[in-house]
Amino acid sequence: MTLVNELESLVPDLAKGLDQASSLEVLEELRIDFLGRKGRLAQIMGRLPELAPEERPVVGKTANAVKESLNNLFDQRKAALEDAREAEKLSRFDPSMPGRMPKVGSLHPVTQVMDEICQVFKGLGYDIVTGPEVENDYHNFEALNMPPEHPARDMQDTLYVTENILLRTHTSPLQVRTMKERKPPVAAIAPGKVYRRDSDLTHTPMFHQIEGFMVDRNVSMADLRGTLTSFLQQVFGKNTKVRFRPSFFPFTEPSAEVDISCCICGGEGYKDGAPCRVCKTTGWVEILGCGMIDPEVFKSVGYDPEEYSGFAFGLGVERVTMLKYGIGDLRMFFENDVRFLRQFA
Ligand code: 2NL
Repeated sequence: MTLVNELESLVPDLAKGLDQASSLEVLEELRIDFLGRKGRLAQIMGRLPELAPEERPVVGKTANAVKESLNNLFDQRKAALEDAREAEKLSRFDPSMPGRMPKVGSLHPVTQVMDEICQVFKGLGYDIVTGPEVENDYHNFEALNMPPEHPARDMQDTLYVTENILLRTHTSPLQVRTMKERKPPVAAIAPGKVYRRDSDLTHTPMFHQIEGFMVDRNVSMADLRGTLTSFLQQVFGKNTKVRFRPSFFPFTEPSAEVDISCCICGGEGYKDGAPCRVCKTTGWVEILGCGMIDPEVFKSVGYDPEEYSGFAFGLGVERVTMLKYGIGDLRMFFENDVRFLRQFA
């Protein structure tokens, strides 16, 4: 058998093999057998030196033609097998099946209440200010009428970074910064995270606070009362009753704590015949602290206490959120159990 015959017989041999090839994997084995570096075609070509020089061009030409035929046969069979594989996949795909719903997240209840409170004060003409959580002693204590050794500094256990640098224990330093930057009239609220060395059932080392203040000529306690009553009725409902009790803060004088009629039992003290677990039957819940800004604070920020007066207030957002939704356990806010969070979507 001549080399030309041998070469030409490769084509029907391959055609037969391809007919029986049932998968792309078998096809690849055949390709290596016929066209690989040590395959049948290569082996025949390796015998070319045995021929007389004048015979070689004829055999070479045949080899090229055979190689092209082999490649064509492979390509055709490969396309057919790939089509079959695709068709088989599609036959298992049911386009009438319902899709899987994507899971959509929602804002944390504390974030929602914080946003809501900010919106209410925006409506009352307040600016919203933000600033650093790592503060210095001056902005967190000194400027707020709490000099070193002031007993009020013990009221909150502070997380210190260095002797002079700390995690803010309230958002008041933001208000100090705002007053230093602006001239009255000024009204702003300062929402944000605050930190205290405190951790038990009802305290977390980080929580959220919103403080607000307003300063102008002739701002009075009546303005404070009207502003906070409007705010509380917008957040807790227009029938909410508001009462002020005398209190003390180092940065306000006079100072007051504010209670609202219990939003769970409507101020009745009992709900569905049982003692209300939110107000403990008193009908009232404490919601915030406030007062007229102390003249000492005005001196720190460069306002003339003879010319200006103002009020300030502060509230804990987790507490407001618990009262608003009747949540009994502070830990709910930090566990991030989706069964809890989903209820606020
Ligand atoms: C509370 C009480 C309060 C303030 C915060 C304040 C800030 C400046 C000046 C004067 Cl810069 N006062 N803030 C005043 C009274 C009460 O918060 O119980 N917060 C949770």
